[in-house]
Amino acid sequence: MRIALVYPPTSELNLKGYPLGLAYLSASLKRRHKVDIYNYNGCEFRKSLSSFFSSVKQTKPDVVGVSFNSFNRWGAYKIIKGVKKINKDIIVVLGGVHPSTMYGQMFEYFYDHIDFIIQSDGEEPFYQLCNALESGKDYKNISGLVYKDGNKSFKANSVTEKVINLDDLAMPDYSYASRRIKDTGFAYLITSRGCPVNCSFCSTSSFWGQNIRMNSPERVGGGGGLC
Ligand code: B12
Ligand code: SF4
Repeated sequence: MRIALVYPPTSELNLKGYPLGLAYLSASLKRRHKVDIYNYNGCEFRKSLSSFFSSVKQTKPDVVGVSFNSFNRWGAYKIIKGVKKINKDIIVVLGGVHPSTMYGQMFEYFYDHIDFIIQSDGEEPFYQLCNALESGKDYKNISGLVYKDGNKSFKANSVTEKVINLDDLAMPDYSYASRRIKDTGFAYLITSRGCPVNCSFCSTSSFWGQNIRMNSPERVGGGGGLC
């Protein structure tokens, strides 16, 4: 399948960063699928949206995966509303902290515009979903999947399969950010997921789990590349 992964722009924060979630998802999906990445973090709002919609028209993806947090949700909403206007058969999947936590609201607002939401770690569930859609197999048991169940209702599977050992994940695919890495002279990496504390204002424990999973020192420092 051809999958477009997009990180929507925000009109409020102008960080020229690149989200690591896309790099991890891409590495996982590329085991079987073709992936195009569109990172609009720190890019001009309107231009980014029109550039994305032109690319969708041109490249005709089977699936659009929208990755967002609360601060770039307005850009995400524009994208969500636009994709099925281009082609109603494109499957729209949401993931990241905001839709994962607010999946009820997402289905309430965008029932006709979205197909699936994946909660928490996305690598394996998204890969399994794309494989199932491609081969016409059942997807209803995928861990953390939220899917439509007819007549404006939906079902949310519990997150039953987390990545226990982060070293098992494919090395993140930073290819989409190589230009920014060269220009800025630095690169991001992340070496753990979760937190044993549970501060009321923070989503980390509810999203990743109230425990901590870490990469090994060998994976972080010994890979000869970015972890
Ligand atoms: C690193 C980081 C930063 C870095 C960003 C560097 C970069 N690479 O761009 C810096 C320090 C710059 C930063 C800034 C900010 N951050 Co910050 N940041 C983080 C942090 C610690 C890790 C993010 C990360 O890289 N995760 C690793 C990747 C692999 O995970 P992921 O992106 O979530 O993706 C996974 C899943 O979500 C899922 N997934 C993601 N997208 C999709 C899409 C689909 C279709 C599917 C199926 C699945 C899926 O699969 C991925 C792989 O498992 C998180 C907290 C945390 N531990 O998660 C906060 C966090 C994301 N940040 C947060 C905030 C608020 C901000 C700021 C707004 C702070 C501020 N007021 O300025 C700014 C925003 C700047 C911006 N425009 O991006 C909040 C967001 C909360 C919310 N509800 O939106 C978080 C969650 C912290 C918190 N717990 O409150 N941040
Ligand atoms: S719950 Fe969030 S804010 Fe509190 S210690 Fe953990 S990561 Fe930090």
